[in-house]
Amino acid sequence: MEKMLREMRERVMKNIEAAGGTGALEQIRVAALGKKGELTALLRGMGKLPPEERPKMGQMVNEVRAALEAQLEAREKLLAEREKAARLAAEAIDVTLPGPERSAGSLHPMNIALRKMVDVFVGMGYEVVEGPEVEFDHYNFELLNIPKNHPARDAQDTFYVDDNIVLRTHTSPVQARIMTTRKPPIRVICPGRVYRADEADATHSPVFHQMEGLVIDENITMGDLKGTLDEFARQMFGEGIRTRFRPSFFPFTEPSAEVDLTCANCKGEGCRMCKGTGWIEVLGAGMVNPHVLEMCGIDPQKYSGFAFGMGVERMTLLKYNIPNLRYLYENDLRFLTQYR
Ligand code: 2NL
Repeated sequence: MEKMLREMRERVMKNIEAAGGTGALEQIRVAALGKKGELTALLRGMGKLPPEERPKMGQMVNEVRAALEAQLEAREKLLAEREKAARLAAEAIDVTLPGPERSAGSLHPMNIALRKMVDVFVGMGYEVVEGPEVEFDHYNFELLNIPKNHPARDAQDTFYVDDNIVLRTHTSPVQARIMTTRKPPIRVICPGRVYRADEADATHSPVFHQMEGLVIDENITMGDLKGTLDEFARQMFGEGIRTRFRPSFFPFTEPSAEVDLTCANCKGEGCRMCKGTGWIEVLGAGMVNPHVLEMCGIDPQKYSGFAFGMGVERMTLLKYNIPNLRYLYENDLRFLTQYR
């Protein structure tokens, strides 16, 4: 029995040393020292020994148990440390690596163009003013010298909310409000959404955007208007750009002008974009009609002013050479994210 015990101790010690993981080590422990293990079986075999040999044998079994337990514990500690190190190595995260890239998004080309338009006028000392999109007939038409029965009021062009209220057809009512509430000098631009009952096509939409400007002070002349729009055109489209004023008519300005720019595409040579003329019509302008000044409570004997209006969509199409309004409205990100 002593020999069996020695042989077992030897063999289990070797197995402990050879165990590659804590799982295998636990199996060895159960097989050797567990309740149904080898050592327990040996201990039971002691019953067959002569009584005088039993104490010595019991002591030997206890020594073997203690030795194996100590060895198991030492090996367990080593293997557990190794396994922990391996786990940590596998879980390691390099916190200095760049994270997943997040799209910052991009501005809509209309907003890029509008920001540029606003920047140019802010640089010349203008203030940005906004107003309601649902507007009284009084500000949208009456104060702008567009009387009842004027064709511009036609229900075919204007969205009527009721007899006195419309969706504004231009941003002029914002300026009319300014004139009725402030004293000159006035120097404002009014960007915003406007509404016309148009059929949608390549150049029309029932909802679109305008930016108008208004300057009122003593001794404001057509020369001031021309210098202002020249400077705007150059900053917006480039130094080589020239303007051309053609006589026109608006109820709210007198005299009135359509303003053309030299075609940026062909530098005035004549091409398809400008239909061979070398010029592109971009905005309307004029000297504020004295009757409008008077209706808004500004003395036309003392003050004069100019005003202009332009389409934000049209400016955007021109600036980026985009052929159709649909590109601006269809929200195809492959198109929209090209612009900076
Ligand atoms: C165009 C033409 C224009 C104005 C807008 C204006 C406003 C007031 C008084 C006088 Cl309160 N005028 N605005 C003047 C001339 C032309 O717009 O083609 N817009 C897209």
